[in-house]
Amino acid sequence: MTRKHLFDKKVLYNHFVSMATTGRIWIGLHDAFLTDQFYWLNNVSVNDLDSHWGPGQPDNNRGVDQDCGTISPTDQLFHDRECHEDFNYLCERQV
Ligand SMILES: [Ca+2]
Ligand SMILES: [Ca+2]
Repeated sequence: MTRKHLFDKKVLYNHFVSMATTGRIWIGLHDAFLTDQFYWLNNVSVNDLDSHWGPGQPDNNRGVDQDCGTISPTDQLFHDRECHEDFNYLCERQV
């Protein structure tokens, strides 16, 4: 992993935190291929080095299939949640 890659990941994470001040938001993570193996929507794997999972997350809470990732304003960390839940979301675009 390059220094630029690490910098980009930090910038992205800080952006997630800045957008999740008033409520939980979808951030484009899913484990649709294999339970608890999370990917970004561009199918890049989320590994331990660039993830910010909350304690015990992802957890498929109470056996519910939680396949989409959010960031929580409470702990500013990633949590898997049920994909149909109604939260705000971020969109990606070319700059
Ligand atoms: Ca899941
Ligand atoms: Ca969860």
